[in-house]
Formats: sequence, structure tokens, C-alpha cells
Amino acid sequence: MPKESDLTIDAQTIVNQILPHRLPAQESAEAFAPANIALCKYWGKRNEALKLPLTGSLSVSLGQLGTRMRISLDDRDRLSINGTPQLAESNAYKRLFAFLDLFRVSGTAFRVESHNSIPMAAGLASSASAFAATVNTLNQLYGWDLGDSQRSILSRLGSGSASRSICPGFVEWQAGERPDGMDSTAVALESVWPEFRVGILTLSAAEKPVGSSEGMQRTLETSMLFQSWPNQVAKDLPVIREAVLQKDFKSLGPAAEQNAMAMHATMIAAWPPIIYWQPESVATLRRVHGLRADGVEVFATMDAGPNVKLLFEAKTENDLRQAFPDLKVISPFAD
Ligand code: 2P0
Repeated sequence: MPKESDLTIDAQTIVNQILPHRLPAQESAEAFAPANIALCKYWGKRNEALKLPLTGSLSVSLGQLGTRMRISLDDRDRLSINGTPQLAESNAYKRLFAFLDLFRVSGTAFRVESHNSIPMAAGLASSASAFAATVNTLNQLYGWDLGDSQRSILSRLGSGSASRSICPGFVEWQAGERPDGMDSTAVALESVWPEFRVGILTLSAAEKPVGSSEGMQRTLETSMLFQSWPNQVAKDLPVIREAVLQKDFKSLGPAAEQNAMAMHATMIAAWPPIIYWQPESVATLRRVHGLRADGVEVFATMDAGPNVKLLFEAKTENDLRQAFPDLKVISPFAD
């Protein structure tokens, strides 16, 4: 539980610490941030207001897949996503402008044009790349010249997983200990692994029964199994980090799959239960296990939705394209 004194720190306080002097904006700026898939998951916050995690996590950014954003000064707020204007009542609009309020100088209004290269139906967390792209674009618009860790902290205030979308490649989000979260930032891992692949299987367009923020809070409050989650991460994170640094797929795959399954186990034990899986998810997991039994080195991970993501190396790509004709293969280290 957060200490009472921690609760007085709000997101605006953190923004004001990082940006003590507000600079005049250019007319318009553009920037990009990648989507990311966690290999060791973030599930559970120690501070809701600052989106401080209970544990560290580790992800791979998805190269050119992500959000490209343009922000221009305008006479009123407007948001378009992939060319479609969003209503002021929409969740995306409300969430983005609530975040932008943290950075506004009085009287400023923003026109935001956001383009996702991630297939929306794939259920990849678009909030991660969207908030990281917002911070990267503001960084250009206002000429802040912020480094990775400061942009990571600001992105986290929009969405926890956005803190990892600041860097390409493998990224560790260190949980940190400070109540103000100034040490809760992403760090790029020194590992270039061109053969590493992520495969996306879009299995179901069924709407999420519960959003991630609500899901993790409910799990924390009601799931007895959640007590074991920090121990699971304490076991998995060093293994996954070392495997990434050594490009050791044989260690990485099992640890990443087990971590994802353990996260889902904590949710299933929440009340009311949070079951993101659809019948197609289970069938796909069984096929992955079957392929492994036949000697194909492939592992699965899942996030807050029904889709299954495959983890493998280039040498296995042909086998997997045959097994899953609809597989979308991502090479995180391709140019
Ligand atoms: C992750 N997820 O590590 C985990 C695995 C979903 C399952 O980060 O409340 O949308 O905005 O901090 O970032 C999704 O959580 O939640 C997420 P908030 P966010 O990728």
C-alpha cells in the first residue's frame, strides 16, 4: 500500500519537476513511437496516479509498427486517428486530452493527428505507442530536448506500458523505489538480435471484457494468486534479461511463456474473474504446444486480450507460416 505522504504527489507535480520552464511551441511537430510486447509482464500498480508498477517488466519494441503523430497548435482541440475525426465524448479523445492538459500553457489548443501502423484488430496495446508518441511529439513541438528516461517517465503518466515504448529493441522498465517514481523508467538493453521474431495471430475481434487498468486493479484487490506475482517476476525477469543479452532463445521462450500464463492465472483467480481467453486462444496455445512436441521452437505470450503472440527465431519462420497461414510476422530489428 502506498504511504499517505506518497498520495500527495500527482502527475502535474512530476511534469512540473521535469519541465520547470515552459518554452514557446513551434506551429507543428511530428514524431513516432513503436508498439511493444512484454516478455516479462507489467500487471499491478503500487501508485495509481503516477502509474508506478509493483514490479519491473521487459519488452521488445516492434520496429516500425507503432504510432506516428503530428501535433499542431490550433484554435480548439481536435483528434483524428488514422484520418477519422474522434468525438470529444470518445474515450480516446478524453484520455489523450486529459494527458495533454498536463503540458498545456493556458490558451493553447492542439490538433492531434495520430496514425497507427499496428493493425487495430490485433489487440496490441495501442495506448503504449500512442502516449509515447505524444511525448516524443511534444518534445519536438516545445524543443524540450529530453533524454530517454525523462520521456519514459512522462509517457508512463499516460499509460504504464508507454514508458517502454520510448526505446527501440529490448527495453526493461525498472520498477524503482521512490515515491515520486523518478527512478521508475525504461532502460534500453544492449542487445541487437536480428533473428528474433514476434508473430501476431488475430484470433478474435471480441471486445475486451475489461480494460487493463481496471483489470490489474481488480486482480490486485481480489486475487489470492496475485500474492505470488511479484515472486514470479523476481524469478522470470533476471532469466529473461540474461537470455535477451545472450540471445539465448532456449532460455527466453519458456520463461516468457510461463510469465504470461502466470499473469493470466492471477486474473482468472480475481473476482469477478477476468478471462481474456476465447476458445481460439486455447486452441492456439494447444497448437503451439503440439508444434513444440514436434521439435519446432516456438513459444506463446498473451496480453490483456484474446490474441496469442508467438515468439520464435528466423530459422523457424517458414514452419510457422505453414502452420498459421494468417500469421503476421514482425522483425523488431529490421530497418
Ligand atoms: C504489459 N499490459 O506488460 C501488460 C501485460 C497488459 C498485459 O501493460 O493502467 O495499458 O495505463 O498503466 O499500460 C497494459 O497496461 O495500463 C499492459 P495502465 P497499460 O504489456
